[in-house]
Amino acid sequence: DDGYRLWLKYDRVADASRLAQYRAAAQFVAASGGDAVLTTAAAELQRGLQGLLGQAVPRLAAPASTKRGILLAIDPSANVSGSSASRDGYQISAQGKNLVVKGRSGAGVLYGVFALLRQLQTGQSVANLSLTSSPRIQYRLLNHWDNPNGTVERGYAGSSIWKWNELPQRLDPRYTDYARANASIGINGVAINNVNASARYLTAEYLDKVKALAGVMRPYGIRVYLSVFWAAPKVIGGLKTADPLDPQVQQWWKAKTDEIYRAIPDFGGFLVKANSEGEPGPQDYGRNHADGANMLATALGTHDGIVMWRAFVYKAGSDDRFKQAYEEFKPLDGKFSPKVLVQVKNGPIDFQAREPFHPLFGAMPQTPLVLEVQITQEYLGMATHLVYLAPMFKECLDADTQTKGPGSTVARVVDGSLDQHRLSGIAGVANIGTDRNWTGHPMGQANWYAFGRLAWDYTLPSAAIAKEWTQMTLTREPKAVATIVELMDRSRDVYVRYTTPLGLHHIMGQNIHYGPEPWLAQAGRPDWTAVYYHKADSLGLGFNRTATGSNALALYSAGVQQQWGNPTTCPLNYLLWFHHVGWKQPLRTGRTLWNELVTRYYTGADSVTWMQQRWASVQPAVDPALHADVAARLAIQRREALWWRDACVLYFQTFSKQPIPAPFAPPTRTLADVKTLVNLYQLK
Ligand code: BDP
Repeated sequence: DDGYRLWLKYDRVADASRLAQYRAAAQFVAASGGDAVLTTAAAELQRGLQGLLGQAVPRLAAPASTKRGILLAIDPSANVSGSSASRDGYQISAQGKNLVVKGRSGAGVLYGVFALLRQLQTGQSVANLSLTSSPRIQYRLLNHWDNPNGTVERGYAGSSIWKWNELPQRLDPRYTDYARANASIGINGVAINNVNASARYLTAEYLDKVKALAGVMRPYGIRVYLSVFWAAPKVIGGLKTADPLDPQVQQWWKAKTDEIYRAIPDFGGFLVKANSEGEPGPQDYGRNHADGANMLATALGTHDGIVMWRAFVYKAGSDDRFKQAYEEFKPLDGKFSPKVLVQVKNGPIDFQAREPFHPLFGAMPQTPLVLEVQITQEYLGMATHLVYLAPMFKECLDADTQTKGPGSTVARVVDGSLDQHRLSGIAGVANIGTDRNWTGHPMGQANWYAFGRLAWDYTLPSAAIAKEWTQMTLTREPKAVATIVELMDRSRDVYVRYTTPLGLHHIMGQNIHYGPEPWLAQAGRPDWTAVYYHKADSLGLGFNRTATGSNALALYSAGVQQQWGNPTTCPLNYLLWFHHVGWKQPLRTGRTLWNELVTRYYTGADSVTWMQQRWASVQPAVDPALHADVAARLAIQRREALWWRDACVLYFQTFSKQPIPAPFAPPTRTLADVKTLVNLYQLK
């Protein structure tokens, strides 16, 4: 199994009684009307049934009176669950001898079809089936950080899947499979290019290519978005300025937007990284983010598109990078036009293995906020370490901002229910590329899958998502499924333990963001070093962000401040995010900080051995090539977990001056030995 088919394998059902039930229930597919997405839904259902049932199932224009079958219908008043007014909801029910899949739109039917196929793929009964669902979040996007030259920023699964040199004439079949995979998990938008954007995408030549891609996505209910380079009016428009208040600039964007919509009538809109990490933006002209975003919203005019303006900014204005996005954006709450959403990363720094939720969640009630998470594992072991990310996404979604009392979760900020927003969105930075199995690490597919499932319904438990993915992708053998699900569900905590336990953050290898480099003290900016964040000294470890330190804690609601501000009530997972803790300070575990730190590094690294053993035990139930691939990656992961462990305990030991506590054996190598390893990886 080369992994190309992802979770849409549609292999024939092995259980004979289930197979008989499905065959009896699905003797035809009926769908009337020419809606393009409905047509996709019918074709996908036929394809799925053909594989799962091992026999072709005909499509009819109307139900056959003598047979049992599946009816697909668009019904704008379909009874989808939830109060959501979404057009994407679906209802599956038994009507007479038939099963009916209704959607409020073609896309709703398509999502219903994938839900029905999922029932079959996971071996559920379809007798008296009754399912209703609608997404909690309206805009569910993948963000590709793909460049025109085919490279992918922070991509670890080969090159970009978009072949710009071939477009628009040749449409790689992979585009369609990509669209199918996304639609199967409810993703309805893709921003196709890097947020560090090239202006080239807005040229007529490229728009022709983008139009061709949009044509592939459309029958799957997916809209295309573009990341824009702020200075495009200068670079490709020949203007002298990109000032958002300049009438010529405004006119340029208006004309460009109209041009895009002439080519792509369902174009989704713009994603913008401005005045961040050297990218140009409205501040270059003394304007602010709202001036910039609103200008683009005005250019969109009556077109049905949105602006997603990123809040990932950290101009060195204050003593703590943690606070900088908040300082720039919070004062702009209420100043954005109705077509603008502000896109905020899950945490305040940058996709670390564990971050507290971003303080902007709950702090901008007048602005719809898009949650941005990273599916590609930039700081989480790239395509080498097995880290299932659903628990991390959920940790953020479930976090309680307490800004409107208990229950003001990030999820409710994002889905718009807390502040009654009409628009809501979530974005995941894609982890896919041209590798045959799409994600490099075979288990990375689960992170793409889980992102889509949580974007649709963030209340789904991570283990439930892991289970359905495993059943569809790896094996249906119950014991193996349970083992794999347990391994997946614990993997992120394991990764945190051997890399950044207790709230350590940003101590990874410079630029590459791989491997440990806690000693990094010199970089392009102080907040790109490691010492800036861990603040190890002879007294202790951690960043004091309380009132006696940077006071970043003050950006959170009173309830959160109260819990996190006190080192004895602060969750241990966030401890060093907010407190400088003495090496000998006893923690609630009964160990001192130093002993707890060492314990976590050692047990974390040992847990990788546990993961290896668990994985070895499922060998008979999993495809041999795939099993061997994951086993080999786990072996590297074990080696690198020891690298992280030794680097960090030996380095922090130079400050703590404490021995490695029993029962752990001190590393057999020196700090100098370990320091040379990072150079190998960075090819210095
Ligand atoms: C960081 C990445 C960098 C991205 C940046 C961003 O290291 O490559 O350009 O985020 O999100 O995580 O803009």
